[in-house]
Amino acid sequence: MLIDDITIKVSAGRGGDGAVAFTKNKMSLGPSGASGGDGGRIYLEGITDLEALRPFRYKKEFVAQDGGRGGHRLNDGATGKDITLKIPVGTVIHNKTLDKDYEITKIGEKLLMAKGGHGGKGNFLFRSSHNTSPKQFQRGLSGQSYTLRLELKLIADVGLIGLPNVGKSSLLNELTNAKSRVANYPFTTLEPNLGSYYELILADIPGLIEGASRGRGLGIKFLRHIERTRVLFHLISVESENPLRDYKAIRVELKNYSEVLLGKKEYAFLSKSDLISTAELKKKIGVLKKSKIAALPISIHDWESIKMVEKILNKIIKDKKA
Ligand SMILES: Nc1nc2c(ncn2[C@@H]2O[C@H](COP(=O)(O)OP(=O)(O)O)[C@@H](O)[C@H]2O)c(=O)[nH]1
Ligand SMILES: [Mg+2]
Repeated sequence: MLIDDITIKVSAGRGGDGAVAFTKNKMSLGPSGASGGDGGRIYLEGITDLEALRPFRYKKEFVAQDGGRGGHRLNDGATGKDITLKIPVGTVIHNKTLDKDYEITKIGEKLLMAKGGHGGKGNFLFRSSHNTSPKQFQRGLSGQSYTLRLELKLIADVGLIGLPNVGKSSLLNELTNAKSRVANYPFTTLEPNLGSYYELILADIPGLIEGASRGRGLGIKFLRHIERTRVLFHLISVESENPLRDYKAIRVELKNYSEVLLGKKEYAFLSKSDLISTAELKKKIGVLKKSKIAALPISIHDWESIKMVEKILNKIIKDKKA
């Protein structure tokens, strides 16, 4: 099961205490206690792995390292080591302590969630003309500590949809760095998968079948995720006896779930085009065309067709920037 809602506690490190020390060197007598180091910080960073929230089921508390104590001879304490927690892009972060929400929407985006406490000053910094041998120092301050609820609301630029077994996962793997599971039977993929194509995020949305919008199968859980995609790639397999029927079955599910999904920009593809003859392929394209569906033939075994899909993706990148 996809973990998409989990609460954790993060605490940044404490600052190190300042030191009180004096040099014994006759040439330079005086205070030399150094300052403590700052406490380590807690960051959150966006990655494409949708399963990234899973480890938080087992470990829910994260404490960054404290800053080191100030040393003698002006050796400041070491800065505490930071912790960076990786979470899937599209995760909304609810800071329950502050009642504030944040969101990570880009791969590699890093948010500072909890600041480490400042290190305290050592006695060297308290010296003055009135007090040449101060014994004062400061203690390090506590780091910030928060309770965070992490809620995954998948966002992808492109959602790959279609009936089971049409080649969604294969296409995702072909176009991106994803390693979505592929096999020749329906429901191999039970969770959405993400991959990145340059700055675009592509999502493989599994489980769409007739009745998905009414809760049949797992599809309804994923329809929610399609809501936040920009463009849909709708795959129809050439293996189908009736591609038009397949196409419409999915459109009905989108519509039943929300009209918003129907209104999204959609590209239709006749997938696995290598499996039938050119004549048969033309016939199937023709049938779809009659219903005003301009389906483009693709195959993961046809390099030219993959190039064509990449061209479409490049255009989506351009539009996104505009
Ligand atoms: N011949 C051929 N087989 C394909 C192509 N794309 C996918 N397949 C095969 O079709 C089956 C289902 O593919 P998969 O990507 O798991 O489909 P999904 O259920 O839509 O994700 C697998 O056996 C794939 O190897 C293609 O372009 N040509
Ligand atoms: Mg799949």
